[in-house]
Amino acid sequence: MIDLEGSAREAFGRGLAELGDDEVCRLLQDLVRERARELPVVRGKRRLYYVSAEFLIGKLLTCNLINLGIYDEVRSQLAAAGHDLARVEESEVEPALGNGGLGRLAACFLDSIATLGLPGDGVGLNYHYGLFRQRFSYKQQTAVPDEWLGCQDVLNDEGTGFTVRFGGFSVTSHLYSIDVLGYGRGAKDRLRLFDLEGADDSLVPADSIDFDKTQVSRNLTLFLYPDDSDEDGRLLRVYQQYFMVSNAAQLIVAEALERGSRLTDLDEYAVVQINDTHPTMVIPELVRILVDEHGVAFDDAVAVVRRMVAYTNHTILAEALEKWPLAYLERVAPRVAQIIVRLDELAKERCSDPEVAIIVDGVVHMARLAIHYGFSVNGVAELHTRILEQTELHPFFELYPERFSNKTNGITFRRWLMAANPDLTDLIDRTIGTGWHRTADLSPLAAHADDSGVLEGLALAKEGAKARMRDFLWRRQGVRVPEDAIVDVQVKRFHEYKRQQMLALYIIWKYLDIKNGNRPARPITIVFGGKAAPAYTIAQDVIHLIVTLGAWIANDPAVAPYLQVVMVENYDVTAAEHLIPAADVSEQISLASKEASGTSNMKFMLNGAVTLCTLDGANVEIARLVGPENIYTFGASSEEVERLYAEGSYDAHALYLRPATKLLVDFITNPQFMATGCPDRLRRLHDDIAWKDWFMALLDLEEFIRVKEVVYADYEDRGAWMRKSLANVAAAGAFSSDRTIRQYNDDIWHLVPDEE
Ligand code: 6GP
Repeated sequence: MIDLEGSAREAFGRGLAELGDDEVCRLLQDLVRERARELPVVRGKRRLYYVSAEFLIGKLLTCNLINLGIYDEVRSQLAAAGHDLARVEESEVEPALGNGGLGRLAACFLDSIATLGLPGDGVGLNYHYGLFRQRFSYKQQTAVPDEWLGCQDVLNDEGTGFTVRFGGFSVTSHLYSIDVLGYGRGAKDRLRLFDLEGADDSLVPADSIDFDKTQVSRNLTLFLYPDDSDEDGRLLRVYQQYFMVSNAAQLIVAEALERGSRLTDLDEYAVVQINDTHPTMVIPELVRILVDEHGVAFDDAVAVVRRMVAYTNHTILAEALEKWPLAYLERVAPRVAQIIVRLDELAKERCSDPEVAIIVDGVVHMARLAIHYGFSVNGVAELHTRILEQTELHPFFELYPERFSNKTNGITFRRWLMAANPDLTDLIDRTIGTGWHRTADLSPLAAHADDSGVLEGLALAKEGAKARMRDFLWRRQGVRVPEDAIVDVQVKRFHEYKRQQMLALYIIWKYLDIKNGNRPARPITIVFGGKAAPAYTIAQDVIHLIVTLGAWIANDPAVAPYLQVVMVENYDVTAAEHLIPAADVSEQISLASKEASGTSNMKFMLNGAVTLCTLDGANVEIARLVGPENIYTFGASSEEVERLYAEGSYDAHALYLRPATKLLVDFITNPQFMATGCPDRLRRLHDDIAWKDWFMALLDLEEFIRVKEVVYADYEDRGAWMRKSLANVAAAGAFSSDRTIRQYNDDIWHLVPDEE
């Protein structure tokens, strides 16, 4: 039984009602930590190590209460003492351990792995300052350190660490962990985070992420993805990756030995899932440890490692497929470089096709290393996997067809519905019962398509979520959103292929249309959120355009009542939890073939937003599941796009010269508008779109504008819209990460669930 009143008196000498929100937060964190500490670790001879550069875990309190099964009880005890759990959670600081889709996916996966009772831990690094905290100044993104450590202690000290030897020097690691509680399970898994002993925070200035990248033995775990636009930065990334995988490999071997492995059977004790290519060096590092430290024969070591490593690909963008000069690896980890050279020779003996060579002209292709020396390669949505098999990784697919499979991404419903959207959760519970909490089966909702009570309940839940979003935006950045606005959201990293610039061009169109006297039926609020890599100039320019447009429109009294553009500062998991439940329209408008899957698309759908999308990534599967009447699709197909690239026949400038398009693009350099922003940025972006438009925003723009107008008009038929919304929620069960993890386990990991 929980006695918060008693705990409050014991800890603070005051009653629960007299505590501040931050004190209640600490009280609950202690309660959760104590309960978690008592839980045993999930048992299993064969264990999964999910190695990832990122784990974007978000705040933990609410989800942990849900998973411990004490959420309702805590919420009502707090309410009785005048506290609101959502407010209490505001004092919790979000760990800065990830940045985008791949990192959030890893966090959803950990939740599902624990929920299914599988013996598996996440393994990564404990970044002191995360990627960066985004601030806007002069309508531009600036990056400052994301100080999250020290705000509270979510980390358990595991009291151990390893020595990691680099070329010429060595460092020591220290292992921390965060307990991962499965939903309603009596055992836990862990997120295990290695930190650098002696990491020196004083290298980091207060207001910038510019630090001395050469001080490797002091800076290794300060930042996620340090700027790699110069050589010191690229070398630092390699040092970081090797630090991560050397620790992971040492941990894996030590734990397997403890459980009785003879090492030639290591694959019976461990399976390693590598999340994109960042952890690829775990392969040669495991080989090194087995050969050099345990006397296993080289061929035997390679054979056993090959049976235990599986690789997930998260992108087909060439610039994201990592390649490192062999010279870097030789400097960072000479023995590992030597092993890679040998592995490359062996691979070349098997197949001489240069397209599958690991080392080409002195450059190491990390994905190729992972495919040759792993037993599994998977894409993250059906279309993405097909593109890998047929195009991007085709020569590998020919060599090893049996290694390839698709695992469409998923999201944890505990966080993205039960914690983030209590009103919708209550409605679903009242309508179809609570079985879905375990099964994620929401399909019985479909039978209520004509039930006006349910449709009204759905509309009310959306109103509730919008009220929470308005409150959040007001408190976080002083923005007021009109109560009756349609909320249209695009949140994700800023990248040209995701085409935030295309939505910005639509906004210009709408602005001009309103200026021409065509008032929308209700206010439209378009919300953006996301960070751009500090070295990615055009993406920064797009952010600048959006912030400048937002201010321009807000200052125009003829348009401001009907159109609002909000750029959320420092988009993070907490912001997502407030925006996604409130959205009416989900913008998934990447250039077809470029978005591997997307996962916000699934979160929006689960929360009853209707998707406006290209047929890319998992959108294709969403469209199939909900049917054409419950989704809006537009744009060139992935085949058309691939053909245009192959032929080199895309002519951005010809499209730009169409008068209707030129009007919109040229607005960016309209002198009055430009004077409110940074002319250099706006001019560069304008010219980029008008002459290059590498991700073909102009190709789909006209159709995008047409379809957006249909979406807004359809929204006014409230009954029909709520039916679409319900159909989306009802079909979302397919995107539970529990389903995804079951597939990984059935096809790749073969772990035995720990029966309670
Ligand atoms: C992302 C993909 O862009 C996104 O489509 C996918 O849903 C997500 O991974 C999870 O699979 N990729 C990354 O975040 C990344 O950094 C190297 O790729």
